[in-house]
Amino acid sequence: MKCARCDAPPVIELRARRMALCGGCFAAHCRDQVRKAVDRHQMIRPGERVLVAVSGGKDSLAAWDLLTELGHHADGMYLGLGIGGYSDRSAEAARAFAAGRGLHLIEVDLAADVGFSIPQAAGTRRVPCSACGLSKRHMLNKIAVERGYQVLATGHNLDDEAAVLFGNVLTWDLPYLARQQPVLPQAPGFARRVKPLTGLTERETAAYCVVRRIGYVVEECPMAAGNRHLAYKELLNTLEERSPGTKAAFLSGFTQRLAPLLADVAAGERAAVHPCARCGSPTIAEVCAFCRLADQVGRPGRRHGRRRRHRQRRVQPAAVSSPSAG
Ligand code: Q46
Ligand code: ZN
Repeated sequence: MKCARCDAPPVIELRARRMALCGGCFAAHCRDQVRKAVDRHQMIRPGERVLVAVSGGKDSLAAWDLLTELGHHADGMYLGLGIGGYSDRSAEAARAFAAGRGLHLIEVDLAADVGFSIPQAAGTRRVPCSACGLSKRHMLNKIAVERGYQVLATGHNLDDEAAVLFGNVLTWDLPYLARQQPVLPQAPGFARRVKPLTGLTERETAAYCVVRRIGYVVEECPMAAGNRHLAYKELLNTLEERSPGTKAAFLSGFTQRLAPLLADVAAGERAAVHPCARCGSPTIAEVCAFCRLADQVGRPGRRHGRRRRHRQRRVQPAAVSSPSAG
């Protein structure tokens, strides 16, 4: 077998694309995919400052590397979640990447800055990944807006997005479906949220890091156990194994055909956004979901709330969390 682009020995086979590529051509292929996504969805305009949400995992470091390689002004932000040694090693990987490339990394610590860590938030009625996703969305957007970044980029890959879509389809959750876009527009209080890696699979972002010699945290977050998106990923991988390209077709079919039909739902939610009475962050409730989470920390044992409470947590205008937007 030869590289489909240059005849060199291949390092990776891409079954869904029916080709194999050598290291150099594979890195170029990843850059092409990201460039196409950025251009097609107008993710980043000339001169805009980008803040990349960096977890220390393969996806976010690949996103930072790829955006920088494509010539964008991209800084990183690492949010310390306080998940023991896992957080320590993740921060180390983010710092090493930034230092090795002369890039600017902003570090924010949840416990130091807002008074609670994710393990502490796990005592509330939210499951850990839900509290974590909410905290990350809130803090990343807050820092991006405060520091003048127009764009907030995350490392969500094709597998993450297909799994979240699968979950939202199972429940036909229209507000979440309406928000599942590669780009959420810039608005008062919101940086533009972009997902430039949705054309690359998890396997591809890992291979990209190997080819580019990016050191990333391989271990899974110890709090990910039980996250239902992991089960959805397994299901989708089973389908992909039988029929390569299934995940990409599932996601692109939604993005191109169904998502535009939900534009009214998304616009309705955006129109209802106003500043949180407590912290000023955008929300469609009186007090934003993050402030309510902060209130709940320290009042454990209420995880099994009534349906009314479950509905209430949907009011934060953000997407469902996935356990591996690393
Ligand atoms: S860090 Fe947070 Fe993930 Fe850990 S607690 Fe869940 S969401 S799994 S990307
Ligand atoms: Zn608030």
